[in-house]
Amino acid sequence: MFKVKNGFPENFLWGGATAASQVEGAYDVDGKGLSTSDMVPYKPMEHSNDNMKIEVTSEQLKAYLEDDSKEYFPKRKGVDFYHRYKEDIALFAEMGFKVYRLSIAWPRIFPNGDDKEPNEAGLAFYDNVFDELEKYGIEPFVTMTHYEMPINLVLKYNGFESRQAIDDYLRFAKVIFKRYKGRVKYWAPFNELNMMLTSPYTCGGVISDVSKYKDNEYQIKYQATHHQLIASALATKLCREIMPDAKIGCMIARLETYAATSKPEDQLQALLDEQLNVFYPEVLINGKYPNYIWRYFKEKGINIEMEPGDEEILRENTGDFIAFSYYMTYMATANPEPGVQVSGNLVGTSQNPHLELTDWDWPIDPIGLRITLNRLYDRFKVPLFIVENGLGAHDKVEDGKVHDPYRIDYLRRHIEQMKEAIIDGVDLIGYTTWGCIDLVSCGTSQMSKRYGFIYVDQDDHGNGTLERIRKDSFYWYKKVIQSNGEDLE
Ligand code: BGP
Repeated sequence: MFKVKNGFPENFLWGGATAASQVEGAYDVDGKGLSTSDMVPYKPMEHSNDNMKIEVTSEQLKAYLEDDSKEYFPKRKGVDFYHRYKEDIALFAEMGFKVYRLSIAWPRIFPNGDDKEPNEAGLAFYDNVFDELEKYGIEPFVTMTHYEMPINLVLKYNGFESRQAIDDYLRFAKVIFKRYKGRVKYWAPFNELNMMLTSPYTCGGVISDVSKYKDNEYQIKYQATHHQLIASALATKLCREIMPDAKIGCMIARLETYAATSKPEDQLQALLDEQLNVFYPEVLINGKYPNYIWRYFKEKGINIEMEPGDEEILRENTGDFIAFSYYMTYMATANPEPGVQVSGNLVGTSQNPHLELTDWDWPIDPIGLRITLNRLYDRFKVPLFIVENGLGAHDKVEDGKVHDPYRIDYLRRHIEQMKEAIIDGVDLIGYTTWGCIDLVSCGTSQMSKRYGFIYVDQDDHGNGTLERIRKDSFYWYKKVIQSNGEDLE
């Protein structure tokens, strides 16, 4: 019989998360090739009316490659985790991390994406990182690629728009599975697959203006999506063949959406938005394209090019869990003039008057996390893992200290709701806060948008000593982990 839990299970995986392209730096060291992230210049954005798109055009890419652009590319520098990983992991261990979510930089392993042999220096780097994690008993959670495709594959065949990307990705997958077998238990094939719909360049290395489908942006996004879905399913198959004990699941950006009013038209819009959001786990966990998507495809003129056998691949290789990022909730309205807009995680929304906003105008909604956990679990009935959540804020160093009560308050309120969801019966297995050490923002390439428990002395232009400083939230999170989520004061 089901027993109601009192709180976090004993083996709950507390920790933090980063991505290679936002922390490592060393973008051209030890044979690493250029990635899509290395080609995103500094573009500060803080408020709702800022243009949040991080698309790169073919002309821009050409200029960046020829170094003609006079731009600064913060992700190339990261926070130098590549050379400081020992110090950083020691700090994670000091907080008591049980798990650390990191990603492997694909072009560190295959610099051009299509090289005959992998780059040994790149593979050795992650061996060293895993050695260090093992030393402290920290479990790695690996996102196989987090927004950084080898740029050569973009130039060669426009990234995941092409089916060829699946083969190159799987070669990379096979190499890392074989190499890190027995060392990594939790895997996710891609980061935030559904972000293809807002940023095909970031998510799939797709440049829209050279796409063969350039007259229909929906076709571009869903064709590239189909290729990533097949690549995910085949990576899942490969993972199970090579490491039957490992767990592999999908990772999505959770865009929990409320109807703006009780008007049936708004409720319907919320339903339709939700259908598009859960389309990705529908395919990757339930194993098939859901019925509702075909009408949408027809209305948008989308005609997915599939190969015989694709449906079977999707049906037979579904994921073990859903990992997701959660930062905020969204609003759905059928009104063509939706009112005041606020910004958000790669996609904006209309403002919910009941929610406060962060320094970057992202709505803060801890109860939305409980709602989302229940909704996902009711629908998919697989374990859930929150692999990103946190507050991007301006921090100040005063007398060598960083007082960040706002971050503690944000995290405390979200953790309280996670506990409620567990009592509701949700199978939540872990929580890795985003940017556990300050890093370069994905959306804005700013350093000043800080999420960490650990402050990094570097400004938006790459100036600073890179010294690491423990913030007040560092000591707070340590207590949270020590008490298994009971001591949130
Ligand atoms: C997610 C990405 C992360 C990330 C986070 C916060 O979409 O997976 O890479 O950085 O959002 O976004 P930002 O860095 O733009 O604040």
